[in-house]
Amino acid sequence: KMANIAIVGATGMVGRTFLKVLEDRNFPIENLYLFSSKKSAGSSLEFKGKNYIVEELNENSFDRDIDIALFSAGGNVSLKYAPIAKEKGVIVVDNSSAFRMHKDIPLVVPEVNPEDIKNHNGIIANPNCSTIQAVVALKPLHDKFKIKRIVYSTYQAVSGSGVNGINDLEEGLKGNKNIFYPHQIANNCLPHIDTFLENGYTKEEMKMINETMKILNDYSLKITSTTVRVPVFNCHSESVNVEFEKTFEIEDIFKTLRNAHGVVVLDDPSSNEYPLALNVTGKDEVFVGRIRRDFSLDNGINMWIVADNIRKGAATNAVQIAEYILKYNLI
Ligand code: 11C
Repeated sequence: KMANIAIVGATGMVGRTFLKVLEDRNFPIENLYLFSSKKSAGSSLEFKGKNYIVEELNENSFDRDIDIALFSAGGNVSLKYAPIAKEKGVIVVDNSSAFRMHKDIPLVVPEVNPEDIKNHNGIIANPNCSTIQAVVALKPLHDKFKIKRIVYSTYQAVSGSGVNGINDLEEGLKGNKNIFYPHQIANNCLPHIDTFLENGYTKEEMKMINETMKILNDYSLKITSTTVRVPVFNCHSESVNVEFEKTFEIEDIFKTLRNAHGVVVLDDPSSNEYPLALNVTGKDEVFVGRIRRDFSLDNGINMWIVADNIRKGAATNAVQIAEYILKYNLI
């Protein structure tokens, strides 16, 4: 079955990556429509060797026969236009945080909770990048050993902030001042992603906590998080400490992760092998290494999880959701 696909925010970093991922995965597209803000409208983007003109998004954009719209143009655009698209029978896969925590909107990572896609009411939310890569590795472990508590510490790339983040790092490395981040990011680590909340956490930290519970459908999990922006262009890295209810041999953890869908285990200390941001760029899988027992607990482990935050953390995850929409015959 072929689908008519629209991309909202087509000229942005995630928007362009949607096109790449759709092409790489040979997604069956009949008609493709590209939308952007007024500023970028009129430009052209290539898909499978053909040029497409980007149109300005407006209230009539979804009057055409569109099956699935992939949105990545920020929360405000999603809040305004996703309901309009939905009203016209389009299934929206939304990359913003606007709808993620709504009770009747599924929040989906296809390796974890693909069945939730079937409960869509016209909108399916794509989780935050740092949450996606964590739960791909955690889900098979949760199924086998039952997670009690998670401690997330992240090392997040500047591409997570879009072009503004990339500019600040590029300029900072040349000795120029930052414009976007509150402090210089070059040669620095900022324990500050998104805005601060009254409880002392940042929004990014609370996203990781709340989204993990929703995707794993387990609100009894104890989770805490520290999210840090580091001077890396692409790929988020995460140190994840997990406490389980059940006992295990460390080999069981390796085996479970090696068999997990969408996970690649890279863990050979004798040859200095572990996942690295530089090597994971451009990949769709989640890479896990430094897997070892946490000797301070009865049933704990530490691991190091790296993924391409623009691909698996955004575009690839959304395209996988679209693939399931077709697989489940929802259009
Ligand atoms: C970052 N995780 O690295 C953020 C970017 O909720 O979709 C994605 C924000 C979101 O800055």
